[in-house]
This record gives sequence, structure tokens and C-alpha cells, in this order.
Amino acid sequence: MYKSEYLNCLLEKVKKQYQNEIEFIQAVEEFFDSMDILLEKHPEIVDTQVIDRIIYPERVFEFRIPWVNDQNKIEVNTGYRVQFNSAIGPYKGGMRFDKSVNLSILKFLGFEQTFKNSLTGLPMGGGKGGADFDPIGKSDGEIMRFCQAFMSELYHFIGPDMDVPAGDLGFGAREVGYMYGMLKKLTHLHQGSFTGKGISFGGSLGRTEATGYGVCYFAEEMLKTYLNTSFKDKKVIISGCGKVARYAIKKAWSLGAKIIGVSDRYGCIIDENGLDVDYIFNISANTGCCSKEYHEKYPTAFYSTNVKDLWNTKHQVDIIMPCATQGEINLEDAKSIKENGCFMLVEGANMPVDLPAIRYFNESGIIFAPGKAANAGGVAVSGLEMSQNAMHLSWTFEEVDEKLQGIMKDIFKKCYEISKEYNQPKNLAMGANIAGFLKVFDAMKQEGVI
Ligand code: 2IT
Repeated sequence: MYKSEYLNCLLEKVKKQYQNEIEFIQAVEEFFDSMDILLEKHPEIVDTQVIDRIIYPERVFEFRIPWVNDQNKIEVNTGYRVQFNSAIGPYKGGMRFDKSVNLSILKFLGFEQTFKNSLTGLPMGGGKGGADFDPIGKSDGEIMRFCQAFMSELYHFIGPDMDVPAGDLGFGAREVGYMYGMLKKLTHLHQGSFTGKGISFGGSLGRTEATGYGVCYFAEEMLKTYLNTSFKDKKVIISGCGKVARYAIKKAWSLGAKIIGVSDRYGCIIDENGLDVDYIFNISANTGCCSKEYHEKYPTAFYSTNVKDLWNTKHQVDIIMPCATQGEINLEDAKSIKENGCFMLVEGANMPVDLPAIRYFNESGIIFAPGKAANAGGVAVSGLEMSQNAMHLSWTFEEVDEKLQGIMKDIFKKCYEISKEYNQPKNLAMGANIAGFLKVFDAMKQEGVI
């Protein structure tokens, strides 16, 4: 129950209207935890009814994607684009290809993206899209035909000043290339209305590394500010084997951390003496997996096909960075994490920690950073890619990385300043929600009831 009756009523309404949308309801509830605190100080926000409006996507597209597989059979998937909020800029956010994709997941991601993009300080609204298409086991030809079929519908709704998609889970440089190629063929325009493009056709240096590196730059600020320390000699566990996890592993390691546990969707490996990061980086780049291959080379490392064993190592661990996907850590995992001595948890994925676990971290003194702040480096560099495209130039890797570091520092500062202002200096989730919200709120108020 919230202190504000207004929020209780709104939450009941959302729960009733979207009862099957579990992920979306969690995202709204997590956001309302912070709005409750904000409304106590600023009850006048209620009358603007911005919160009533902000929880609805401005527009949702759902469409049929028929395509032909390698056996010459027709398959049909469902494609989506959720244009969540355009108050501060054109819709911006990734595309996800995964068999789990549904409207609830894309709405939660679009909602989170709205505040994340606001925190970057760049003029980008929030959007998200994707399809219930499982890319695992598909041939390159199938992936290309699927991307082209998808774009033949999507192109109606996107453009550099309208909506700019990018990659997400199951959607990397290859998929961006096929989609962008088809977009260009259909529109005859080379406008950069997609980010994460290849370097040869308008992509930005540093975009591949940006999310993972950004998570570490954010974590470094936390370590410095709260504990006057650094990654040096810290024992770190990072879940996931995709782009975010791999570059977070690489950066944390280069900053002196000891990486003691990693995972992929099939299992996890743990070695309290530190894992061979170079080896993990190379195998995961080729296969998208790491645990089984790693165990074959290093049989003394602990290996389990239960990915949850990563949270229950029984070894001392200092920092955890979940970088796989939503719903990785529940309350039970959170309690094991506390028992292992972890003092800081930084979300690299979007909502990998569920709401009871977030509340538990806050109560038990583990400093928690939400994905919408800590993983914003990816979309921030997407924003920089849009700037470079609009100016028809390209920056060096060093220029982009320097800007990324500045943006991550700035996001941390915004969240920390707000959390201090509300007398909960370790509550970065609240800081992120309020700081992200206030900019969108201001724009929505000025733009009128639209
Ligand atoms: O979750 C995310 O921030 C992304 N998938 C990146 C979005 C983007 O537009 O670069």
C-alpha cells in the first residue's frame, strides 16, 4: 500500500486492466514506490495527472510477420513496436528477438526506457519492439528473410525524427544490418533511423562496448562515492554471456577486479581464485556460451547446469552485476547473495532483480543500482550515433568513450543527489526514478494534454 491514495487507485486500475501483464505491472509498481516518496513532498503533481498518462504507451503496433524457412515452409510470427513516450524526443529503444517476447515484456521495457533515456540527458523518448521469433538454430538466410519481412511492415512507423530502433536480446549487428538494408531499399533514404549499425554504414565506434563498459563506469562511481574504493581486487560475479555481460566482464577485469563467476543460459562456472577472462571473452564471442566449454578446459572450476547456483556460491563475493535478462534474481536468491557477503549489486540487464528482492537489498544495506541508470550507456552511445549521423561525421573510439564516461558519471550524480535530497542516500532506484521522471514530467506539462 502506498501512502498516496491516488497511486493505490492507479495501481489497482492498471492491475485490473492488464492482469496478465506481469512484467509491466512489476515495472509500474517499482516506479510507484518512488512516486510515493515524491508525492509526499510535491502533492501538486497529482493534479497535473501526468502519472495517469505516463503509464500508458502513446501507441502500440502489433503485426503479422510471414516468412519462408529453409524447408520452403511458411512460418508466421508476431512483431511489435511500442512507442511509449515521445515527450522529450523521438521514440528510442531496442528490438528483441526471443520466443518469450510478448506485449507485457515490451511494454515494461518501453516504460523503463522512457526514464533511462531521460537520465542520459539526450533528447530521446522511450520505445521498444521485437518479435516472438527464436533466433537460436536459425540459418543466416532465415535470419535475413525474417528481418526483411519484419522491416517491410516496421518501416511505416520509424524515421530519424520519429522512432529510432536498435538491438537488444537476440538482435545484434547482423540483424541491424539486414533491417537497415531493407529500410534503405524501401524508403530510398540513408537517414540513420536505426542505431547499432556497422561502422562502414554510419555506426558509431564504441557502441558495441557501450552498455557493458557503462555499467562498470557507473559501478566505479558508486564504489568511489559510497566506499571510497575501486574495483581493484574486488570479487565480482557477472551473469549472462551476451554483449553486455562480455564487455562488463572485460572492463571490470581491466579495472582490477577478480571475476569469480559467470553464466550463460545453460549453466554457470565459479572459481574463487578468479576465472580466465581472456578465454571466456573469446569463446563467448564465437558461441554466445561459456560455461560448458570453460569447464572442459578448466575442470577444477565449479560447474553447474543450474544458473541459480551463481547466486548461491557459498564463497565470499563483493559485487554482483546481473547482465542476462529480466527476472534473474528473486527474494530467495537475494538472501543467499547477502549471506555471501555481497555489498553492491548493479543491474546490467533490464529488471533482472524482482521487486521483493530490490526491497530486500534496500532494507539489508546492499547498495542497489537499477538497470535504467546503470545500463543506460548503450542507449546513450546510440544517441551519440544519431548525433554523428545528423552531422555526417564520425568520432574516434576515444572521443565516444570519453563522452560515455561523462554521461555515466552524470547519471550517477543525478540519482545520488536526489536520493540524498530525500534522505535515503543509498536508494539509487528512487533517485533514478525521480530524476528520470522529472524531466519527462516537465515536458509533458509544457506540451499540454495530447
Ligand atoms: O535496453 C536498452 O537500453 C537497449 N537495448 C539499447 C537501446 C538503444 O536504442 O540503443
